[in-house]
Amino acid sequence: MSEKKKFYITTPIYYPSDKLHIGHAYCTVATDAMARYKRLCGYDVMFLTGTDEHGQKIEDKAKAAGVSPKEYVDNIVEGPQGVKDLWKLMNISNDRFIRTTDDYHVAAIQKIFKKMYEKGDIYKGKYVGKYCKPCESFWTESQLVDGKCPDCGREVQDAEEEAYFFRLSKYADRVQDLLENTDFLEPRSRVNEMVNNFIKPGLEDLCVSRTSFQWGVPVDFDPGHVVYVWIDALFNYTTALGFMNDKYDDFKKYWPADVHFIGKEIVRFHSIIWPAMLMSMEMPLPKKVFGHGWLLLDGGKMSKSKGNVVDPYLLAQRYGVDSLRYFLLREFPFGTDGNFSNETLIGRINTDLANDLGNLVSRTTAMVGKYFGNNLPAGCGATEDEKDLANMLAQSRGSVDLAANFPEDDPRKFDVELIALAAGLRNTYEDKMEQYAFQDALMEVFKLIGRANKYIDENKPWALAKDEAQQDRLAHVLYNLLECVRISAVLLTPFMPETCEKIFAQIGAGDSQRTWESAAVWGALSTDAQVSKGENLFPRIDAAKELEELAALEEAAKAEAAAKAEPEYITIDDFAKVKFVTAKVLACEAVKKSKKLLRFTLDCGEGQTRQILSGIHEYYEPEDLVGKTVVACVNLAPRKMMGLESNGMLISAVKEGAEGHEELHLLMLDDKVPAGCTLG
Ligand code: ME8
Repeated sequence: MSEKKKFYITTPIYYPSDKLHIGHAYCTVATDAMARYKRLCGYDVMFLTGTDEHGQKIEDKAKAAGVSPKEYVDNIVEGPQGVKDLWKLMNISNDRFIRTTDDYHVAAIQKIFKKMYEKGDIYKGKYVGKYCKPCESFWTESQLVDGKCPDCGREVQDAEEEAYFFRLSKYADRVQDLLENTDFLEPRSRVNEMVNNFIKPGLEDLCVSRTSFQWGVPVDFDPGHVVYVWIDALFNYTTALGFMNDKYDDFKKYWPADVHFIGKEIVRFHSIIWPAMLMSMEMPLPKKVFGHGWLLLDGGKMSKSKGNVVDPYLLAQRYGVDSLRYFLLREFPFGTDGNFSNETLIGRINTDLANDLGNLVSRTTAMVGKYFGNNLPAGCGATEDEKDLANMLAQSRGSVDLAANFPEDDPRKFDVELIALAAGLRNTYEDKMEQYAFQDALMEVFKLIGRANKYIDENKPWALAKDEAQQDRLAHVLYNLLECVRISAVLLTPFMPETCEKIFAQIGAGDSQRTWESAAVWGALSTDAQVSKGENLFPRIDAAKELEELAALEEAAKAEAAAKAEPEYITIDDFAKVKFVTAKVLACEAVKKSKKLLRFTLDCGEGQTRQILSGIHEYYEPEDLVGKTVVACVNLAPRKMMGLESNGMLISAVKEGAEGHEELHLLMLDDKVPAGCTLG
């Protein structure tokens, strides 16, 4: 017996610095669909995912939470609604899960680091540059964009430390050749970006150790240094198979990986640094790196720190895991960015799943029940001619206008059209899947689903049912519909595994009728299959009501995120820019035609009076404020209100309510405090 072909596929390993969101689920669902598809095709698949648990960001977060870094990551990886829980919920079929804090991985990374050091590809030097803490990335001045991190656009810090370097420059030509002259990196548009932005300006050696924090894999021959988190992370793809460790023994079997699925912002690490390190280690390179796009929300990337994440738990609970999986891979082309919105999610579920697929299955099974008591009569299945036709089309990958051979009123022309589409489907689907074009593959399947729904209307089974002479025809029409449902369900299995199981049960498809081979065979379903109309697969969603509820939930989540948000610190220099002084109110009057504004004449100890307008008339009567000692910001740029110039701002204590200020108190000091004192 010939050995099964191998397929090794990976997701990025996720940072457990916060709970994961739907953007993270996107890549994992895509990888899962691909892994399931390859298993369906008969491959021996290894599907790896995991978590990337070291680095300064995690160390800082743990500190802020008052726990050890390991406790912190344990909770996010293994805890309730953690990473593992989420993958279980999303029905992710990974064969292995690596945590970079696993002992075997840590020991292997130490060996790998040492090997590159002994080879001379890692050497000791001094790092002077810029560091982006959230991205854990070091940058040179020339790589910054407007002085900020080129990946995330945030502020960077000066950094200088004794460090080890990897001779990335040595591999620049080989990496450029790999990118430009092979299909290593896809989509191809990402190749230019890598070559022009990173390789052509000159690849500098990469800083690969840190001394400024401890939470990482220690460099065992130089205490105080920890291995750069990206070396630690990238080699997970090999250590999880047993490379340089005894925990597993699959490295020979599965390496090199067939494809690494990753998000576009980490293409640089996977298409430049990763192959260069593998070259240094003299290891075979992965066959492909595919950089998918981002799910955007309001045009920006989802991120917990922006408070704009979409909770996969909430969506899966409301709409079902399979609907969510389907939506993610059907709505957006895999290689480009896509805007997530509740409207598109609900719209997609209602049109494709409830109207098209759900209806086809429920109408078909209901009619078999109603007209034939759930069992079609023997002999209603595919004719030899139909089987031959399907067979020929499945082999040829061509499209033929067969309907043209039948007279206008011959219903068999509908049959051949339907069969032709169904017979060719597996091939077109396969072509799309092999290019990771999930959206296109799904669209192909839904062409058949749409055609089958049309076939119902063309044949009007309810009319055939009334005519005794048309019973055979009726049974044949329903059989054809069941076959379309079956073939569609086989090909949808990688995307919606649970739903397809239910569909197979409803149409009475046995194991041999759920296989990849059977998807190219017309007439595989036996005519004595026990059909049973089951539960409604995709209940229609009341979009208006649902959107309102989701909006309310989002508001609540945003408010919660804002309350928990980390403060955005300013520097002492920023603070020193604002000049607060004490002031005596010499005069105060209402501004004509304004309900809110009061005009203050103030002594700020400047040798002349200062005029400031303040919108606090709802809270104070002007005469009550004369003689009071207040606080003013005096270096705010002057501005005009109701034609009068205001030179600064009076400081108030404000309690915000739902529709503005709930309470406001002008900050007043003891009258003993003289005018013109600075505050700070
Ligand atoms: O990058 N849309 O981890 P990570 C699509 N630890 N994909 C998104 C997304 C969004 N809105 N948000 C995040 C890391 N992702 C490293 C990987 S691999 C050796 C180390 C994707 O948790 C993102 O593009 O920050 C990335 O591919 C993945 O989630 C993990 O992101």
